[in-house]
Amino acid sequence: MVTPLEKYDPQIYELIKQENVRQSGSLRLIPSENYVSKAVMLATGSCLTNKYSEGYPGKRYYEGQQVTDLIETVAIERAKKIFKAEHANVQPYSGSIANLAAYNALAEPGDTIMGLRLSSGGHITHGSKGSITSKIFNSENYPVDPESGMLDYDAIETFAVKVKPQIIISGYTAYPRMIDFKRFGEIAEKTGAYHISDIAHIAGLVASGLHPNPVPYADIVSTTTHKTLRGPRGGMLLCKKEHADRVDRAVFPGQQGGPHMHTITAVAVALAEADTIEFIEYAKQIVKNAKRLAEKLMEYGFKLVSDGTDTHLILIDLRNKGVSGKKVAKALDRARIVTNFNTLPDDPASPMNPNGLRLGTSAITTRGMKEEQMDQIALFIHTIVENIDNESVIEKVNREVLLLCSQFPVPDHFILPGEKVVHPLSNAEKRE
Ligand code: DSN
Repeated sequence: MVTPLEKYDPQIYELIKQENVRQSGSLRLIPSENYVSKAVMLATGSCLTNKYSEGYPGKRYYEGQQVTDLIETVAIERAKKIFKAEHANVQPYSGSIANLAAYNALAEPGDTIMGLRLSSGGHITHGSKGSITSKIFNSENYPVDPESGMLDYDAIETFAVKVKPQIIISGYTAYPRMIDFKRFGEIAEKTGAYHISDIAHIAGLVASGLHPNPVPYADIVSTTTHKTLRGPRGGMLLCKKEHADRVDRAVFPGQQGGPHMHTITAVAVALAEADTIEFIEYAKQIVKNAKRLAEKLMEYGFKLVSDGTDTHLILIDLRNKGVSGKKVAKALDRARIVTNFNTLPDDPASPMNPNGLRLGTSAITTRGMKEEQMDQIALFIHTIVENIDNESVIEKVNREVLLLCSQFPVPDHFILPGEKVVHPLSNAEKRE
């Protein structure tokens, strides 16, 4: 960790250290999380955080843009290259802001947007009840098929014909299967709607060619930059040239002021990293790991929504285990396995205590874990669920997880100098 921070703010320094220890000493299975590279971390913490750059390269409202114009142009060109897009906007502060800007670019307040229901795996900003997106726009939601847990494209088409949306949203936050973006494009064309695709979760898989790319079939593609894509926390929009001006105006001045240039700088770095053979290998392993973890969990009698996965994401339906997602998530957390409880399609339970548990393999794959470790992790999860109230079993799994973490440290090029984390327990375990 940077020494001046320790000197000038020991309290925050200490807390960052604690978080660093937590992140390296736990199995981070939240599918939207990852570890960024040292290069991305350094760019995020660079002097670009000091600069205001309202506007776009060559058309700014503040002077001193000699460098920022170059950086943002590099980020845009890299995004266009890896996603094969005609236009990119790298300024959205987050995925939520990117989604709202995409809607504002193509619809007027009161128009209908049509996304997947939150409980079926849609995102809050796809028009769910608590979101501003359902207050600005009229929101209609389609479900997944409750039996198979899969998208039913014929039913989606019938629903779109009925509700006549201005915008159809594809792309999800808790859907484990491949998405047929071409079919969504056809449904949008047939119903006279725009098609917006949110690939926040799968962007790294799309960039690697492991999941179909919606760019040819969507008017706008929205994404975050930090999930499977493994960049800094941020958002991005990709679109056809014909929508470029509308998209850019919707972001600035439509919703944002000055872009976060330090984030854009780090996005540029992450996009270069994603354009490598190593990243494709990494993305392949993410999917292999998720498939193996899914298989093993099913062998232990876990029921998975859609009976498996095509991506990095797994959604467990815990109803046959007689224990809620929240209780399992809390017990797993005590054993250093970090997940999130999640609603299921047609879950009768409340979203605060649902029956689902969501897992993802992006972060553990960054640590170099492979199929063999997925077998171990499935056994850990099985053991915890079978011993949900037995603290001594949970403590035993906790120590085994720590040992596994010490065998798969966060790689050196993902840690800043001086940040080597030592876990007292893992050393003790190693000596046994
Ligand atoms: N909260 C993110 C996720 O975990 O999927 C999406 O915004």
